[in-house]
Amino acid sequence: MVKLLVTGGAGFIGSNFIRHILKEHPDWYIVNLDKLTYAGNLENLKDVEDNPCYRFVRGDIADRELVDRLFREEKFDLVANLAAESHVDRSILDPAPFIETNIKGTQVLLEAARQHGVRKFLQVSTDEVYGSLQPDDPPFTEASPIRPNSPYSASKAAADLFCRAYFRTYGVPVVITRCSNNYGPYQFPEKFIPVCITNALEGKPIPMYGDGLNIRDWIHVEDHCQALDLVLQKGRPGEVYNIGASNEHTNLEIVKTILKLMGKPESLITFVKDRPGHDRRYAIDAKKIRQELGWAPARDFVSGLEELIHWYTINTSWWERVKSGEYREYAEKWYGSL
Ligand code: NAD
Ligand code: TDX
Repeated sequence: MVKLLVTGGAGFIGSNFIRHILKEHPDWYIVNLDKLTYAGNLENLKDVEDNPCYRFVRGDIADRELVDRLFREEKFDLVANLAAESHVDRSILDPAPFIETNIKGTQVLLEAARQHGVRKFLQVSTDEVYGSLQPDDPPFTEASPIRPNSPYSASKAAADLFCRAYFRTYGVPVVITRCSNNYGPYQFPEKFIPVCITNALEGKPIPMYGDGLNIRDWIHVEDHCQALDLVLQKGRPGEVYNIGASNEHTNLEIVKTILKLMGKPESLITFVKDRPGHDRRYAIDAKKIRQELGWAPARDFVSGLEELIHWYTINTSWWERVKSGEYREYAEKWYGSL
């Protein structure tokens, strides 16, 4: 039996990834280590909590003793590190937790992998470590320079460099993936697409940073999870794999598409001051994972958005609860600062 440690499994991508693995590999055993920060929510995994192949452990990846004990107890074959502070705007308000979780937490996990031995350590990183592109630049490849611009992306870049060092120095079999912007069910409603959908459902203004012409490259979370599964099994240690669906849109295009699909007026779009250090454009060249591992995204963007709008429409209690909690205080502070 393959034993897999997933960190951050109660978050957006982590919960989708656990569901994917349990479905695709019914003979694997998963331990989900999650601190349950504001972004962690066990409701995201309600349908799998009784699965005998699944165990939840509440804890911090930066807690050396706990992590060491867990590795000793469980003897993991594979590790997928998805635990992170993940929101750029929060990193602008306060970078400190990003250093603690994203950098120190990753180093604690790498050290445990070094001490106890694993077959593969997957570090789930982001295209944001490459910095920002101009409109005519070619997309990021795995050889693009690392030029992070936000405290969030700086912390993810630092973690990637620790991964590289643990591979080169100690031979820990680390593989890094760098994916573009995800959308899909269970995404915390601080991120752009859930902000658009849930504010539109509530009839509230949708804050648009700057001129709304910043570009992101969108991928459905299930396509990302399929890629992570492949890399975990077949990715070569020491390598980086970009993941992206070549689906670039300006933020204005996204919000207009969503409002049209929902039958809501464009007058909800409200221009606000720009995010400081706002990256202009991300775009991913995913040739390597396509050619080497045979991965290809399967989801169509507009039908994916339609499905997602339906998901938020029928899961109002999920996002209303999330939005009425800690998020409210954060949103007042952040949007009030713009
Ligand atoms: P998320 O914020 O929805 O979830 C993060 C999870 O990590 C939460 O469950 C939280 O409780 C947990 N966590 C935070 N600190 C922890 C700690 N110290 N110890 C244990 N658990 C902790 O994030 P997400 O959007 O699902 O992102 C998952 C990963 O994917 C992150 O590493 C992120 O950098 C990366 N990524 C995200 C995107 C995206 O578009 N969302 C794109 C590329 C890469
Ligand atoms: O209210 C908003 N208004 C707005 O115009 C919000 C929340 C965002 N935006 C803009 C900023 C970005 O140009 O929308 C775009 C997307 O914003 P986010 O959802 O915050 O994503 P981004 O900053 O691109 O980072 C995301 O992609 C890479 C994830 O949050 C990261 O975890 C991931 O690594």
